[in-house]
Amino acid sequence: MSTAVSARAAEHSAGLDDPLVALDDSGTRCPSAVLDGHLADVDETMLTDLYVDMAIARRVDEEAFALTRQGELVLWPPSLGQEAAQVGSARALRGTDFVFSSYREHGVALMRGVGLDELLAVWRGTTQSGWDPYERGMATPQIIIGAQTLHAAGYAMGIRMDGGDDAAIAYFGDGATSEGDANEAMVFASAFRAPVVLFCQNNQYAISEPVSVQSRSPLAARAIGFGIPALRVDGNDVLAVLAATRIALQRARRGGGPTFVEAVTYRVGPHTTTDDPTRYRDDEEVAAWRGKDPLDRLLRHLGGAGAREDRVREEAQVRCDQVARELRTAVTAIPVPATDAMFDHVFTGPTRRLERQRAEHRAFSASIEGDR
Ligand SMILES: Cc1ncc(C[n+]2csc(CCOP(=O)(O)OP(=O)(O)O)c2C)c(N)n1
Ligand SMILES: [Mg+2]
Repeated sequence: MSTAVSARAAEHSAGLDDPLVALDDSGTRCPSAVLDGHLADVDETMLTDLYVDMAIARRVDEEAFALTRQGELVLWPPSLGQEAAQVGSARALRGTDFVFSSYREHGVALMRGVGLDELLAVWRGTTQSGWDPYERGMATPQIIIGAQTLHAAGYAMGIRMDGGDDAAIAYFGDGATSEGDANEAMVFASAFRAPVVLFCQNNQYAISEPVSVQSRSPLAARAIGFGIPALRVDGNDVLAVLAATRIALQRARRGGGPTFVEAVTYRVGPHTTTDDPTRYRDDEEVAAWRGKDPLDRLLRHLGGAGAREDRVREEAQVRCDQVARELRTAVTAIPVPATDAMFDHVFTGPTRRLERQRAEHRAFSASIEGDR
């Protein structure tokens, strides 16, 4: 690849020094030469819908967190604080696009129509795969850090070979950008001009490892070296995220290849429900990021634009309470599978070794039956 490719990528990049913003921390609309052309259809109804979607994503997260403490779920990776990054980007997609996510994109899954029982079954430990990817246009969560970027790049190469105008989007974290997989995905996406959005939620930490230890330059800047244009946005600003994702998708659909979007955000909660973040970060840092809360910011913007903030909040509250009730009912209704069902879907059919393991497992279960 020639240096001209990187020069072109740099030319189409924005926000590398200061993340692009449409709504500042106080909810004031800031003009943006890059983003505004992609926000022309935003009206009060759409802003309210985005607020309600983010509020529901937050409530589902809160409820799931509480359910781990009640022993109803085994583990949960919280998405608190990342609602704008997830809802804003997912709302830019169309149904026939395809999402490849990590384990934290609950807000994205909800926007794709994933059912509450489907979302939670994996975290209840009753299934290895919660939903039908083709029904939802979204693969089930990837736990291997960064692997889904390769899946997305490959899927997008397929779209291009088929001559379609859909796109794939890979959601991954700041930590994933340090993995070989994410870098290989950028090589393939760029070389094959794959219609893929590489959507990095930089939530500042890979478990306890701060992003400053992982990279001396903004993560988005790395993409340019691969010949991929990069957009770096305020990830707690739902409008900036929506617009940036729209720009990336438009480029993909028009044959312009991949775009790297870095949404600069913050993981307000722990890495998972088994993590204690007070051991590696201080309260002031968390408080500073809470001041940039994506929901508060949008609500203030709605208020400034003439909407009744209390009415919007009330509408969201009613919907959230309903979702919370549905969620609790759905979780306890998830069927408990037979223990040896875990051997059923390892390969398309049984193998001798698997059958031997199944038999050993049955014998072991029977041997401890009396101890239960
Ligand atoms: C290949 C691989 N290495 C290590 C891990 C263990 N691990 C789980 S989450 C995580 C941190 C990932 O951080 P980041 O990509 O920033 O995503 P975040 O959890 O912040 O959303 C690590 C190292 C893993 N799951 N897969
Ligand atoms: Mg991270």
